[in-house]
Formats: sequence, structure tokens, C-alpha cells
Amino acid sequence: MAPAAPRSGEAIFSSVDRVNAELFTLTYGAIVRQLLNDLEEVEEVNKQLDQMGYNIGIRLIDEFLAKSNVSRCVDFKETADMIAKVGFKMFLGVTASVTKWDADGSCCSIVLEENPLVDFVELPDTCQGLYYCNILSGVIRGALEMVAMKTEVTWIRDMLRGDDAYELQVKLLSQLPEEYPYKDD
Ligand code: MYR
Repeated sequence: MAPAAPRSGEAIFSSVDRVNAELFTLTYGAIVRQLLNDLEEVEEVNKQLDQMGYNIGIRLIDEFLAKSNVSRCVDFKETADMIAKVGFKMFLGVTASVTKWDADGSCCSIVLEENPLVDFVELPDTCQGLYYCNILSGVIRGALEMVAMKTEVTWIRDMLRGDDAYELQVKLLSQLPEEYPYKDD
């Protein structure tokens, strides 16, 4: 029997997207494995993953702003929502929720509802101390730095370390006024 033809363009794209997502997940896994082989300390692997993410984040912000067509955020709360609802959807295909705001609105948690980076991943005991998804904290830090927000991004919960969720704390350290690059005469 001949295989059924896809009913719509959407069906074709969703299977391509799934393959791309799997390829991305597997490639990321290979990078982490290589870093674990090359570097002696797990702590050093964490740093490298964060730095790789930062280097991606400082470039990815342009794509984010161009593709999302969103208007500039009025405050850090709006920025955090933008990362969770639009950024994660655009680049990872998942959404996240924003919780645990502190009193002055400068620190919150982003909790991932799904985490495609960890599909197929099981960490051996030798990897204790590894923040496998540390690339994500670097991406957020790098992207926000490009829109003049210095942040500290820290893993609070990590299911690969036995927690019940993936939770990133994002703390705004300072916000610089963004300068208009041209002189108005
Ligand atoms: C603004 O302040 O005007 C907009 C700032 C939006 C920042 C959004 C950064 C997106 C970062 C995407 C993270 C994706 C992680 C996979």
C-alpha cells in the first residue's frame, strides 16, 4: 500500500521541524560530551557552556527583534515575559512561565514547561555538578546585555540533577539607558 500523502503543508513542516529539533538536541549533546572529554573539571564545562550561550545570545537578539516584531519592553517584568513566551517559543519551540518575582521587580524565575535540550539525555554519576543546559543561561544573559540589561542568570532547579522542574533565576543587576546613536540637529 502506498504511504498516505501529507494532507497539508503544515504536516510537512511539522515533521521537518521535529527532525531539526532532534538534530539540534543531539548536536548539543555531542558538544557537551566533547567538552566533558576535553576539560578536566565539570565546573569548567559549565563555564564553557555558559560562554557559548553568551556568544549566541549577543547575536540572537537581532534575529529575535527582527522576527518577533515586538515593541520595546517598558520594564523588566515585560522583558521576562517576552523571553518566556516569545523567545523560548521562537528558538526552542516551547514556552515557559515567569514566577517568584521579588518585591522590586528585578528578580524572577523562568520555569520551563518542557525542555527539548534534554531529550535522550541521561547523566552518569561522574557528571555530578554539571549544569547540562547552561547554554540557556548564557543565551539569556548575552541577549539581555545587547538591550542594555546586565543580568545574572542562575539555575535553581534542574531535573537532570533530580529536581522537579527546570528553573532559571534571572536577576537584573543594572540597566543602562540605551543611547540614540545619531545626533539630531
Ligand atoms: C526589549 O527590551 O525591548 C525587548 C527585550 C526582549 C529580550 C528578549 C530576549 C530573547 C532571548 C531569547 C532566549 C531564548 C532562549 C532559548
